[in-house]
Amino acid sequence: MKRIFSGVQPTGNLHLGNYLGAIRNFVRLQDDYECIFCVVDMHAITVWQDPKQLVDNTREVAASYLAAGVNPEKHIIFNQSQVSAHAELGWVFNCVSRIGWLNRMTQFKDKAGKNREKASTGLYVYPNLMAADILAYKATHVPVGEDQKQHLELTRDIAIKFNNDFNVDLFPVPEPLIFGAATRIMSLRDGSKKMSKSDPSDYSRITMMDDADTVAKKIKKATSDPHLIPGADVLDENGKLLDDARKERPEAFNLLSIYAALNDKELSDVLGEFEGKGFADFKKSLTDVAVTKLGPMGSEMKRLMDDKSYVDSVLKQGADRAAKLAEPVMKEVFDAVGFLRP
Ligand code: AQP
Repeated sequence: MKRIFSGVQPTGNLHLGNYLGAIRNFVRLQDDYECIFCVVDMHAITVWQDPKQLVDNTREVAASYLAAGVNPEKHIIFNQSQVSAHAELGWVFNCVSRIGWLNRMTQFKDKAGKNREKASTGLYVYPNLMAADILAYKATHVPVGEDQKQHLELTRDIAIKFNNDFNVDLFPVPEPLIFGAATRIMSLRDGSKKMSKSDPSDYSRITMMDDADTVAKKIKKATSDPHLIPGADVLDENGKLLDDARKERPEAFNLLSIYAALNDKELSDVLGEFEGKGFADFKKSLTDVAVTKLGPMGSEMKRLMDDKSYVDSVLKQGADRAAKLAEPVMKEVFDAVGFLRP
C-alpha cells in the first residue's frame, strides 16, 4: 500500500492555515493510504521553545489530529523524538546532503531573517531531518503545502544521491501530494504574509481552539477593503484567481478563499454567491461557517488535552509502531554505509 508521512511542529497556536493546509487533508487521506502522522518536536526546537510549553504543544498537535478525525487504531500518531531513527538517519543525511543544496532553501532565509549568523545550525539542516522523517519509513507520498515543496525536492535529491553513493536501491523517491486551492491561508492582518503560529499578533490568525466570540471578533477586525465583492471576471478560464486581482486586494481574496475552503466550494461559487455585496455581510457568513466547522473540533481538542493519559498513550503506542517500521530500514542504511553493529 502507498505510505504517507506528514507532520506538524508543536510550536503552539495551531491555526486555520494548519487545519486547512494540512490536518484536514490528513483525515481525507486515511482511506487510501497507510498514514504516519508525526508531531515533529525535534523540528520545533530549531528555534527556542520553552520546555514545559513544548510538552503541552506536543499534546495540542496530537489532540488536533484526533479531534479532526484521524483514526489512531488504523494509522500512526506519534511524536518524533520518541523514535531514534529520525536523529540517526538525519545525521547520515547531513553527510549526504550538500551545503549548496541547503543554501538554496528559501524557508531558512525567511526564518533566519537578517541575523543569519545567530540562527541555530538545526534550523539550517532542518530539511535533512525532514528527509529522514520521510525516508526512515520509505514513505512513497508526502502531502505538501506550497511552502514545503522545495524541502520535498531536497528529500528526493537526498534519496537519489544516497542510492547512487552507496550503489543501492534502498530509498523510494517520494511523490508530492498537492491539494487544490486555498492551501495557503494568509494573515488576517496582512494579506502578504502567511497565517503563522509565530506571528506576534493574535488577530493575525484564527486558532483551532478559539471560541465562537473570539472567532467573531477576529473576523470582524480582519483587514478587508471598502470595495464590493467582485464577480467571476477576476478568475482565469480554469477558475484560478488572476495574479493582478490578488495583488490588488490580497486581504479580500484571502477571506473569500477561507470561506471557499471551509465550505468545500470553488472560489467561483463564492463570488457568485456574494458578488456586489460588501464585506460586512460577507464577514457574518464567514463567521458562521468558521464557528460551525471549528467549534466542535476545538471543544474536542480541549477535552483531549485535559485527558493527558489518553493522548500520551496514543503517542506511545504510535511511537512503538513507528519504531518497528523504521528498524529494518535503519538496518539496511547502516549496512549500506558500513556501520559495524556486532
Ligand atoms: N498559512 C498556512 N496556510 C496553509 N497551510 C499552512 N501550514 C502552515 N501555515 C499554513 C501548513 O501546516 C503544516 C504544519 O506546519 P508546521 O507547523 O510544520 O510549520 P510551518 O509551516 O512553519 O507553520 P507555521 O504555522 O507558519 O508555524 P511557525 O510560525 O512556527 O513557522 C504544513 O503542512 C504547512 O504547509
